[in-house]
Amino acid sequence: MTGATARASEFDAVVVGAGFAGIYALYRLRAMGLAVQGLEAAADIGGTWYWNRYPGARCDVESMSYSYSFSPELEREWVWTERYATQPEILRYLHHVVERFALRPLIRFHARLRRAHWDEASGRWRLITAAGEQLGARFLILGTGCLSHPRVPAVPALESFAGRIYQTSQWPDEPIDFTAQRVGVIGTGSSGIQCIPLLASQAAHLTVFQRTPNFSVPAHNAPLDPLARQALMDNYAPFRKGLRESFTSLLPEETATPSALELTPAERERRYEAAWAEGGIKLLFCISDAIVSKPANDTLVSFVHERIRQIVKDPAVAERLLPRDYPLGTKRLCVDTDYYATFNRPNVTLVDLRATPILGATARGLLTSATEIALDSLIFATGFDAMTGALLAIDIRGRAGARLAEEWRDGPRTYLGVSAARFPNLFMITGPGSPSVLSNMVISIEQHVDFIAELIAAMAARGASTVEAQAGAQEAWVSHVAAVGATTLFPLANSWYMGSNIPGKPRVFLPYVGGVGPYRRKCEEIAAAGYEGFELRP
Ligand code: NA7
Repeated sequence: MTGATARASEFDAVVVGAGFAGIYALYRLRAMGLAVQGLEAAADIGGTWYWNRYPGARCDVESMSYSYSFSPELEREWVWTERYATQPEILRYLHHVVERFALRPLIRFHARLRRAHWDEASGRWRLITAAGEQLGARFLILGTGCLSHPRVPAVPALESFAGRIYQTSQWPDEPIDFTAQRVGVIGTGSSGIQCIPLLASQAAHLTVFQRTPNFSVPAHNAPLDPLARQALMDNYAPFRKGLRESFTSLLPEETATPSALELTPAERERRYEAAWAEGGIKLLFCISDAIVSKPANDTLVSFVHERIRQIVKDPAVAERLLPRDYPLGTKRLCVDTDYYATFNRPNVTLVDLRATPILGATARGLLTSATEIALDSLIFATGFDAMTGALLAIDIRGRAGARLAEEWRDGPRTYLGVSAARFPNLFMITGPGSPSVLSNMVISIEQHVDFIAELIAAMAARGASTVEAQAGAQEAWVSHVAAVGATTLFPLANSWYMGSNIPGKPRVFLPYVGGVGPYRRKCEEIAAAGYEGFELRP
């Protein structure tokens, strides 16, 4: 490298990703005095909230819970406007954080990490980006996101389609006007369910291509009440503490929720009705056994079926929208605004792909086994290779050339979802085997980054140069994650939690469902015991 274009290439730590995880990791590691470099594939910061800018994109965790807690000043000065923040508002928040803490100069954009090989001789990671830039670092910290590796199914002859093609997870930066267009959406997960009502209100006609119906609950979104918001902002610390220590970290914990089966049908109905009226994911947590007891879950399923039948006027359409073959909550429960009611609009058609599958694209649109459907625009809302996709997209090799993709061939193997045996000084933020996608991501991200930072500090204190999971501790953790998962209903669904949305991906329950608070305590105990299960080498 020469003169003006020379950029430093050797660092104490490289942080990959500039979403919530990477941003906080940069902040925390820089504060420890480390020379730290961020790498971000996108043109700007934001991670999930950079890419997923489709109409209607919102967080399904309430805005007062979905923000950083590491800086009381930041907490005081940022004022959320709605119960559920929109993608633009969350992105503005992240920009504010990055500017406020002067983190931007630490981040290299358009820098997708392609290769990370551990060099035993120097005790450093050797990194290469897609553009061929080379870097070296003692620590490699992957904040690459749990839902960041998009998946678009192969539609035969898609290249022959003469209209426009969009993907919710790679949405263009400029507004798109669908007025007077015939629009098709493939996919009815959270992304589809959020954008469908808005597209329907704009397009001349919207065709929804549904393979599996999803359970969705009303958001009842609204502007935040200024007084209630201020009261909460004045008491952020205990509120945050409560969330961190709770089982889900998503909602303030109720002291004692009853088993659905202990309630009379009338009591259940009242409870479910109240949760539905309150809106959001409360419905899943208003009983104690929704996710562990099939008979209990069945009562929720019947309740939501009834609601869908009440909202959707055409009984045949309503029947097609009823999820029947998996328990509620075992595919991510969606939170919507007017999703089911959208199917009452005269300009919306629901195509059931189980009955009439897509055969392929034509110049005019999509051909199903029943008919050709003419479209001007086709939108894929088809999800992600969750939790492992972004990690395995990097060619990661650890000690003696051990390949992460090979080690994880039958499913991810981590210790606490943060470290992997044979991959020294490599840390995953909210990796597989941690609560991650079953939790409030910001809370889990802060916990992992703090854990990693404290571990790095402990290494310095002990004079250790490398740290990694011990193989035995890792195996025990992998078994524990699987055993806890097996006590739930999650394995009954074909979901991205199980890896089953990706052809050929091993069917393994990916997150840790033992509870956010209990997981945090476990991590604290491990740290207090001198990082039990980690191998620190001089
Ligand atoms: P999801 O939840 O994985 O949803 C993807 C949707 O796309 C789902 O309805 C899929 O049906 C459908 N899909 C996928 N492949 C196909 C094909 N080949 N044909 C038809 N339909 C298909 O992704 P989202 O982006 O909506 O949400 C992901 C998470 O991001 C969400 O949970 C939030 O946490 C944020 P399937 O169910 O597989 O039959």
